[in-house]
Amino acid sequence: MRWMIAVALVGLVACSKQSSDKPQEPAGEAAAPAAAKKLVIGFSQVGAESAWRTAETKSIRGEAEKRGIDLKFADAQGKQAQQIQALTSFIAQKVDAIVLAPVVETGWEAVLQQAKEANIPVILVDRGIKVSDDSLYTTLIASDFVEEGRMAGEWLAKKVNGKANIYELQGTTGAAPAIDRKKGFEEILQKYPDMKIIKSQSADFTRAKGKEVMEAFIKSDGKNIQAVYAHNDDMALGAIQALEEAGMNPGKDVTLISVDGVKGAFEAMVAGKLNATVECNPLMGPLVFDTINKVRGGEKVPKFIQNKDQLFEQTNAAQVIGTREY
Ligand code: GZL
Repeated sequence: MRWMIAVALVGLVACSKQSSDKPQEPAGEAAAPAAAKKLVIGFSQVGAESAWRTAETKSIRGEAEKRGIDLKFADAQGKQAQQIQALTSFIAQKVDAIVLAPVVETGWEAVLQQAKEANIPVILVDRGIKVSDDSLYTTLIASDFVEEGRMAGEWLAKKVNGKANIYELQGTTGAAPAIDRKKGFEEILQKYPDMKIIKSQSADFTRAKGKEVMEAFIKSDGKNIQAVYAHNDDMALGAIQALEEAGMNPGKDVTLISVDGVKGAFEAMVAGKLNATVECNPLMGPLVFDTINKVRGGEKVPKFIQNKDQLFEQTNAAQVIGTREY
């Protein structure tokens, strides 16, 4: 028993000896590890116009919360002036980085110049911009909308054997996805002279306007409508509603293809009312903050980080609907 006490005493002396080897901190002043400074990021979001947009917001806000990032979120209700106001405020707050989903392509030079002078990196998400000096933003994380338009065009050409009167529901006027999805689709149509866009109008990426514009198309052109190309699922779902209310048969008499790949589109495909959708993945949260970490760590990142897209149609919709995250 005595030997055990002796061993314990030797141990105690050894520990205290070791600790006495170290420079003694004055009692009570042991330096707590410096709390890592919380990252402060400004996020200017277009709005909440579609299910896709809501999914993107949820992904970015959710990831920021998971990472303990202080995310200043500003919803612009679709107005560029409100986005510019938000960016100006983020710059005044000296945020560590800005995430911008630009509602339209142009009109960003002045405010991005201020961010550059304040040495605040700007990460564009989901939509590109047109600027004379591309050093005004660090990178764009987005899908290739021209390719999405091509995928939609090629799929439709096969579906209608290269012949259809097409009615197009465009996204927000001036927005990169609206401009480029149209561009890619029309590029493919050049190969199919019997595939004609008879009417094309913006429905602003919303379901309500998609229904409204389709009602007008039906009123003027009725049975002449053989196919609909919608720049997003929300407008396609509005068009389906209008076609059904007019006693027409969306997905059968009228072929519909759209873009986004939101849950509602899969439900419509399973119900046989939508024929296909090109996925445009909105779940960018992890990639956005990984990219910001790289930039802050001094790593060079590519000017364009492309999200890969995939086309889904009725034949595989039922198999994958249960796996969809948005
Ligand atoms: C695409 C995104 C588009 C979606 C629409 O990256 O900007 O805006 O396709 C959304 O649903 O409104």
